[in-house]
Amino acid sequence: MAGTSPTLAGPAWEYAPAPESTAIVSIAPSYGLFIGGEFAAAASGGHFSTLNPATEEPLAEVAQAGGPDVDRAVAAARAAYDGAWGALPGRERAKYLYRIARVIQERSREFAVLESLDNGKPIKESRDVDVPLAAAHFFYYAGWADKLEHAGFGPAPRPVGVAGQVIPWNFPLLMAAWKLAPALAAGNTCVLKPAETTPLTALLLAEVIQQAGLPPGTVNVLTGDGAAGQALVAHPGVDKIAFTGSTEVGKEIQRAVAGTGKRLTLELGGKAANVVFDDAPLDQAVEGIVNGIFFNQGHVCCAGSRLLVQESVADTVLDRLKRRLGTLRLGDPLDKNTDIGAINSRQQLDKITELSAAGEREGAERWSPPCPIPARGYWFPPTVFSGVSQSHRIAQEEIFGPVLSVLTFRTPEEAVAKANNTPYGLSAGVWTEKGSRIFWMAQRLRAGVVWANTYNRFDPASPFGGYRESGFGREGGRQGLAGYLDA
Ligand code: TAP
Repeated sequence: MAGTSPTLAGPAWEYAPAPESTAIVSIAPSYGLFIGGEFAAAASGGHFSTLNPATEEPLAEVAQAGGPDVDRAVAAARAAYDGAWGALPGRERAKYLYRIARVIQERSREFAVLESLDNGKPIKESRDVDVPLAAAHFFYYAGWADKLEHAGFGPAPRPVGVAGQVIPWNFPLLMAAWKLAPALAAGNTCVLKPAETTPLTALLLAEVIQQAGLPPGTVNVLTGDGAAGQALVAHPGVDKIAFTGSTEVGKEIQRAVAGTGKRLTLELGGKAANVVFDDAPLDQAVEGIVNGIFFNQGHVCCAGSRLLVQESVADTVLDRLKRRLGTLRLGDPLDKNTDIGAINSRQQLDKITELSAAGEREGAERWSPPCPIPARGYWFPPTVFSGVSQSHRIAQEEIFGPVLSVLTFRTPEEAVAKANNTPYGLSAGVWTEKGSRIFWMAQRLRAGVVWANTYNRFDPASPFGGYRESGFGREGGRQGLAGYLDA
């Protein structure tokens, strides 16, 4: 792990540190709420600190939105909907979305560094995945804004109105883009509530929205805790709620919205199976397993957290996987060599630690590569559990961390039965060289997305979402417009 890596040919060698400079980012000591096109303190004057999870040092003070702020933000969004934004034809809305996309590209390094500071994810991921995909979402939906009558929702679809959008901490900028881009393309106005531990890139995006000149109130950003999200969900002036987060909170929101006539989409948790058959290209599959569960420290709703490997190749796959994990580097998220960054919060670290301890207690075999852990910050080494049975908590519950549970199967039927033995249904992976088997599996796996011989691939044109306890509604693609349009 960090520091030295054994090579096949010779002695251990060192990576030179390659830290990304933070000079491009200027973090203000404190941030207000973004309401009606202006940044302003919360009515109560309340605020909280956002930390760098890699150092536990505070980055900034951020306003804590309360009920009166939600009232003001919803009123601003309504005024923009009834006024300047609502009056724009699609081709004019598209120009604003293109502008946002281009400014995100222009300021991409700033976004990437800020995201890694606030979230703890490796800079190579924020730089190469989060930020480019966020820009791509705005570009993609800009293209739909003047073509909504051809999107398959009737000849003259109308926006829903004011959208209240609540997002989690694992992809803070990207989730904001997933929410805002389709909503704005369809002509809605938005009130966005980022997660408490990762507000900074949403606030930078608010600045970009100001820079792009959107009519005041079209997008409002309310920072704060779960209570702020709850107040937004409950607000009678909101027409649609879009939520991404845990299944537990999703259920609470569904209860709160029931009977109100508000539209609702929920993108919730997952416990995906990544299924490796004995005819799969195994080295490629090992890369897919690593990407499936250790990308973004496993803080990924669609993470391939259950490896189902065919019994005849299980030992080979596990050996190669362990060898590969020995080359991953854990440490400073801003170092361009880092593969595994910090866990986003103490609370999440405690949850991962608790579930991993349960895995050991229940009899699974725990393994991690030798891995020095930095003295400060929140860290968890890449961890593999073998000998996992289906009843174990680590096979059933979403860990949302760098922890892989390995199970085996003998026949394709058994693989399907085990893969579907979960209350979730967000994603799955299949590794085999037989095209017919890929289709056979994809027809039977109860998951919103099935990747074949790859994993964690995202494209704004491709719809994403779940079944069962993973929620309902789709984000991305033409389908991602459905939640924001009335036919
Ligand atoms: P949650 O604890 O559910 O939080 C999500 C958001 O909801 C945060 O902004 C949170 O605010 C807010 N919130 C908390 N309680 C609320 C309430 N009662 N009413 C309204 N809003 C409330 O999830 P998380 O831990 O941040 O994120 C991890 C979860 O998100 C995982 O289960 C993961 O699978 C899921 N996720 C799903 C997807 C998709 S696309 N399906 C994508 C990413 C993540 P605070 O931050 O202040 O608590």
